[in-house]
Amino acid sequence: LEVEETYIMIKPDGVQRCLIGEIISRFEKKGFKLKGLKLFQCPQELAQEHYKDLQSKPFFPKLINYITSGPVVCMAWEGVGVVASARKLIGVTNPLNAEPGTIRGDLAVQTGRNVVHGSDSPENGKREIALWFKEGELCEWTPVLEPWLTE
Ligand code: DAT
Ligand code: MG
Repeated sequence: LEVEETYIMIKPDGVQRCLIGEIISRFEKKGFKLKGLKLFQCPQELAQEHYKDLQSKPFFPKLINYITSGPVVCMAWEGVGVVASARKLIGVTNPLNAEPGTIRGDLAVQTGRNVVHGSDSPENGKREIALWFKEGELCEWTPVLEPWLTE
């Protein structure tokens, strides 16, 4: 497994429901490295670009309304196998099928309010981080815990 980057986003329902700290904690405690973090009101065009693969779906307009309905928390996380690992922490798309212990399994009930996004491949991780963060918004740093998390 390689060092990868993933784009994680707390959706507007997660922000409104005061779950920011809870959700960030899960990634912090797992041992991934935070490289970027901001509260952000997403413009319509960015939401459409982010979800462009879904634009032919019947739920696309509702999805865009939802994502732009209030501020989101944008995060870039780095780590060995972080893309797949973050998807496991998040749980499957429909919270009713998401395992207890996952973010969606513990904190959400409907697909249309599933509180968090995670990139589905290392390529999309890079693409989405580039889409949501500007030059200078990401930090390169060495966490002191690194030798206690990786060999
Ligand atoms: P995920 O967010 O688990 O990667 P996805 O990429 O297939 O899932 O879809 C992106 C988002 O679109 C998802 O988090 C919620 C919404 N969505 C997906 N399938 C849906 C459906 N059948 N009905 C309503 N919303 C849906
Ligand atoms: Mg997806």
